[in-house]
Amino acid sequence: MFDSLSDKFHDAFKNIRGKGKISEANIEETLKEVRTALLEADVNFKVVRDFVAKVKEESLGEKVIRGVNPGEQFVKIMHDQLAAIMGSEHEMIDLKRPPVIPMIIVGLNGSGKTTFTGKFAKYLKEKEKKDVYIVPADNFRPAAKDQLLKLASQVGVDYSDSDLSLSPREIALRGMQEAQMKGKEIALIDTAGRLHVDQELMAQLKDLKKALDPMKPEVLFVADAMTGQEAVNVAKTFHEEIGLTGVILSKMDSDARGGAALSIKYVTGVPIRFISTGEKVKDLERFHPDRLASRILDMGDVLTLVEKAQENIDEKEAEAMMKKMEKNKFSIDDFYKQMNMMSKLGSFEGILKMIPGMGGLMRQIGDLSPAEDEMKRIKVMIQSMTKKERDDCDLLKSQSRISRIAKGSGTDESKVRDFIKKFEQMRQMLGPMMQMMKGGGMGGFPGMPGMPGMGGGNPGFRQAPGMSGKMKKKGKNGRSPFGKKYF
Ligand SMILES: Nc1nc2c(ncn2[C@@H]2O[C@H](COP(=O)(O)OP(=O)(O)O)[C@@H](O)[C@H]2O)c(=O)[nH]1
Ligand SMILES: [Mg+2]
Repeated sequence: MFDSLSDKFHDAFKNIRGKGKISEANIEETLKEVRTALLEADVNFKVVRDFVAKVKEESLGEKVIRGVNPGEQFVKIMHDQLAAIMGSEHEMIDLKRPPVIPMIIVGLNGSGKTTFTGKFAKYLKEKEKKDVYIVPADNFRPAAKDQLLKLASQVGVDYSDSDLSLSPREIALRGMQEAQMKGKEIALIDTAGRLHVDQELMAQLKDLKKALDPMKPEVLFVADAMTGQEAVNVAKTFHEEIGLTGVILSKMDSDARGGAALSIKYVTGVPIRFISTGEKVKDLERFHPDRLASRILDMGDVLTLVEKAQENIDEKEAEAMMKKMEKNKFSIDDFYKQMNMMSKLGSFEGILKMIPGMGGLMRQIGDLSPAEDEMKRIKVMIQSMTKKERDDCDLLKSQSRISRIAKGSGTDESKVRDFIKKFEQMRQMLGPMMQMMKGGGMGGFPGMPGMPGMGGGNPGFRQAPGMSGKMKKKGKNGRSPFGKKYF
């Protein structure tokens, strides 16, 4: 997310890092670069102007000059101001009011409305335990209803079989009636878009919103983060015309530069509620301005990582594996399970970026997809092994087994041998390492499941996934998103 902006900030901070004192001169120099970086990221110029002024004011304040480490304090000021322009804290939609709550999803064509509707239905059902009803009200694009109903079935949410010959207003009103009769709590109404702001569309949406006004609808605008300031302008028009209650930033996984995320709340006053980070229905995160500010500044986002881990990793299983590692009983089958747990957290890149300081390192390493491909190849290899072989890798000394596995997984025998050798080496290392950890020698976490040896020593990482109960107690400040590096 926002790699180029992160890089430029990092370069800009070189002027200040390591300096004994922040002076007006080195602040000016740094802020000039910060300003350019923000403008190049397509951030609204008024936002840039106010942001830079605020950072300057804070940096030159007395507090900082007396500070121990000015460079790090400057990063902290940047962090807080970045978070502030994006809205400071996560603002959740009010879900506590009486049902049925209508939520109208609006935005331009292709911005991600329908995808978001599916994701949000899943989120509301699973995380908020709400009974959701989906109402397809896009009668502009013929395939839109099918697309949405497929998503509805995929996430297991009930839907209305809307009559698309009616007006969006009529469709929505009927949908709300059905939702009431069926005792639903929330109705998600997916509307049509256009390529650009269009008077006919605005009139239809206004009409729809007006009809639902007595039910106090949420109006959620889906903004394609890749379109930068254009998304901000469109949001502004939608807000002036129909009144928005929230913004969703979509396609945050793609190479969006940051302009939309950093300007939209400041320019429109409408809070960003969620970010969409992929094409799958699980790729939805609540929007936390402070966490995004941390990611932009390469401070990582350990809180989100921990949340993802808690959702996706079976703690009992992880603990059982740690015990096996200690006793040198870690099997290929355990390794396989670990790899699967890891992939539930996202791509290598996505995971590493959430760890403080890793963003910059990763940009030096470059492409991580070879590692990811290698992992996929290994998975296929393991899938070609029998349960017995997975549990006892001694069996894999047999030539006939190796050649069967190579054939089954479409790879060379040498690759299979190579994997078995590496697995055995890793297993031999794990036992002593776990013992050391228990003794507190390394003072940290041994690594994410499936990636032995990656962690160690990072304070922000102490409640990382897969950690055993014993270790958790040792961590002092596991919930600090920054670790000691910056503060
Ligand atoms: N990479 C990525 N693609 C997305 C995201 N959200 C939507 N898309 C894709 O964007 C395209 C348009 O999405 P759709 O929901 O149909 O947009 P709508 O016209 O506003 O309903 C589809 O190909 C989606 O798969 C996202 O968060 N990340
Ligand atoms: Mg759509």
